[in-house]
Amino acid sequence: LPSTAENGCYLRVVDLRGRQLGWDELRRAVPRQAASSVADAENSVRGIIADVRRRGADAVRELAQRFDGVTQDRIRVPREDIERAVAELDPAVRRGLETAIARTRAFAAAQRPADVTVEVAPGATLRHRWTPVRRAGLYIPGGLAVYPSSVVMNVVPAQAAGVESVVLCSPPQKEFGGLPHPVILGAAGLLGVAEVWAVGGAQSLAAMAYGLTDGADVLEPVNTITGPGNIFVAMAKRQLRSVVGVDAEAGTTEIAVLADDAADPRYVAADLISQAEHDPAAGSVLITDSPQLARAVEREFSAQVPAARHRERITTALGGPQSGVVLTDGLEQSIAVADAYAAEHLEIHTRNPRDVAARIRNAGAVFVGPYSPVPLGDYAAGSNHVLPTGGTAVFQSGLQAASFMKAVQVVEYSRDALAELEPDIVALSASEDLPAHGRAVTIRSESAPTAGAGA
Ligand code: HSO
Ligand code: ZN
Repeated sequence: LPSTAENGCYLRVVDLRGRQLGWDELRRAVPRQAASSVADAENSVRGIIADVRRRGADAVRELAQRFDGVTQDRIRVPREDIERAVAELDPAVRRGLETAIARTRAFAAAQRPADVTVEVAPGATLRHRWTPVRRAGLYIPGGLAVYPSSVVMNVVPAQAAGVESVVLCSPPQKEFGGLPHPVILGAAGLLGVAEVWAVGGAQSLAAMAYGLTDGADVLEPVNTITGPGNIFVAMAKRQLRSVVGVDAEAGTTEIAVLADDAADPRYVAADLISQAEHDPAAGSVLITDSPQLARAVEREFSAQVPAARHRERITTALGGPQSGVVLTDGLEQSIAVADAYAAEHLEIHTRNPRDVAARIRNAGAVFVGPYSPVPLGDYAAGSNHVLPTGGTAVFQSGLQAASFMKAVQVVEYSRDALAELEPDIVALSASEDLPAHGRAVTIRSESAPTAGAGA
């Protein structure tokens, strides 16, 4: 296959054919975006969080002036504005959101982890009991990328988890009279979210973590915060992590397509283009053992990219170091590469795609076969589109009901079941020089139980 830039190909080529690479070498060989500059935001975010903690609504108003060019009267969005936004939703968009909500809700509800009870010995009962957090805070960015679909993807799993109370924050927009974007408000309203605050960026995460009072409006502190955002939001999550639960830092979106010579190059090209459309730094990676397919996908790019609305962004994304074609010796190596890349989204376009998909260990979401493109998952499949990026799918999962839940481990032993373990606990407590631990067990076996303090 000819090399890239000089001959007008969109994707650069990483040729792994004939090379036996270990896991670590594979991790380094796959196209990957450079580490983000989240750390650059450290000091400014520290200042913002401290300021919001100390001065509350005054600080939030000043930051809205500075960052959003907006003078705010009320910071909390009045209920009438949410209702109006619902009423004014474009009917086709409203239908789309309702479809997305219904499917995402069905899947999220079914994903709730089940409680388990185990009797490890007679009379020795353990339970793993899941509970939702009481209150969740969701952040939805404003600015260039306005994604009402992300409102659905964050709110639905929280509701499916059984979270009682949900607050949504989104930046005030100058062109909408200091309210968040109307489609975001409309989506929130459709989902039954009644508490929305027009606060953006790191200041909104600080407000949700510590709470905020603005006259009669009170933003109660939340237990868990989720939602995408820029480097300031990502840094705020890092700094607030010991105060509240937070979801993963959302990196730039990426798609990998694992394909053999049976794949349809039109579909493969369209799907790689679809995620490149998000951002000039988006990653689009084709993993294939078929140089013919790679060439056919390039031909498709030549036809499809110039016709795309965001062609400049797409061309930059496809041509960046985070994108490329990885040429492999065959299916086995393609699977190894896909696992090493650990894509946010992985499409499988091979013979027997379901069998191949079952062998993938690392991916945020896997899209199986020619009729499961990533945009289906972005909007309406029912799966969540908040997924681990940047190779973090090696150790993380996408957003789901469990992201808003935690488990309590419940222990219940009978007198006999405890007595059986007495020698073990006494020995271990002695070995740690904590004899009072052992005493709490022996005291129970020495005498018959008494009824209560007065008995
Ligand atoms: N592909 C994005 C989600 C999205 N796409 C929202 C369109 N709107 C990250 O998974
Ligand atoms: Zn997308």
